[in-house]
Amino acid sequence: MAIYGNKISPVRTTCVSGWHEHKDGTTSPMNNATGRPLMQAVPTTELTQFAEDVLAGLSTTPKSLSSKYFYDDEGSRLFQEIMKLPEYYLTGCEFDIFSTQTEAIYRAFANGDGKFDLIELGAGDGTKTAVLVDHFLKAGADISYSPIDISQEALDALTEKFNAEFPTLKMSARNGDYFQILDSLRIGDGRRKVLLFLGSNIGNFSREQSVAFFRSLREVMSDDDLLFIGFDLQKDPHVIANAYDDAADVTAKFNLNLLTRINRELGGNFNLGKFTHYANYRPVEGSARSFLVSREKQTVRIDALDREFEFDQWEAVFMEISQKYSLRMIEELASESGFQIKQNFFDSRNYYCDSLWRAIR
Ligand code: AVJ
Repeated sequence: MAIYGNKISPVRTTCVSGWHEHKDGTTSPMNNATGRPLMQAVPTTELTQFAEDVLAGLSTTPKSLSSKYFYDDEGSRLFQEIMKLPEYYLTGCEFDIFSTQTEAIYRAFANGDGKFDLIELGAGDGTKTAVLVDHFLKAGADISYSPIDISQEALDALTEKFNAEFPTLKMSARNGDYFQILDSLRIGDGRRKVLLFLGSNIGNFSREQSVAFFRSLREVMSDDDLLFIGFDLQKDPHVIANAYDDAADVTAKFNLNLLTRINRELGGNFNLGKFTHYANYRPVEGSARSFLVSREKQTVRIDALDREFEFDQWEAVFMEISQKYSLRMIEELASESGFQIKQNFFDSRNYYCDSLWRAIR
């Protein structure tokens, strides 16, 4: 049972190795979903970092909350539901690319000898990657697969699935902060590494964050290694707007769930009925944004922060950015981060691009 201190520091003492305590005193790992964003704190500071970020976000104008906290158990479940929505085209596009261009992807990864190690950042349940792995193994490739995720629960499910489906595959699932893990992978064994960062997770990062992230990947990569990234492309603005404002209101629930998480983990008293989900897409910048808007003037208390927050009527809290890319933007990101595009793969509608990058020496 969480005990809410008056300040931020007491929260730290309630954090048991970063696992969230349930009301019955048991603990469970942070859950997440396939294709979740990855810029997470390391587990041991998760709760404190969460409290600090909520405090910072609600203390500034305009107010904001970070989308990286969407993925608790319920948030992960809701994201799985989002991926099945008719409006949410992204998952289907990447699946289309992986299922129809498997051989071309294999040739690009294999670089002649068919020997490489796949490392997936934020693997989630690995459903899409299984399509590739299946093909690579049937083609006689000498590969290993290392899914990395902050959620042990997701990794356990993935490992079970892959062990059953691919009994001969060399696998080493790793839980935790992937920058540390990447560092340990730096020790060159001479085998080519192919890093996977799929699902347009990069869309949650600002341009500056994206470049910083890719540069830090570049630093642990050898010259022969590759980076494969999923980018959602700019397209008919109506299609994009609908993807973040679905008819069944699952995306609204997904956003509002963060208020529930604050209520539960930080002793907040948000009344979800007093907020409404609003999403928009700006075609000039290529950015979809989502907000929770206060329906009335209200005060919300958060015990763990020992603070109350005022919301004006119709005041908006910025929740998430989902960037959509042009090919020029992808090229610029690559060159600014020390990479060169080796090959781009598109779905049949040109909605989405899986871009394969090679490090510039
Ligand atoms: C997991 C970051 C790719 O931005 O499209 C889905 C999350 N948010 N619907 C996205 C999300 C609202 C998703 N990513």
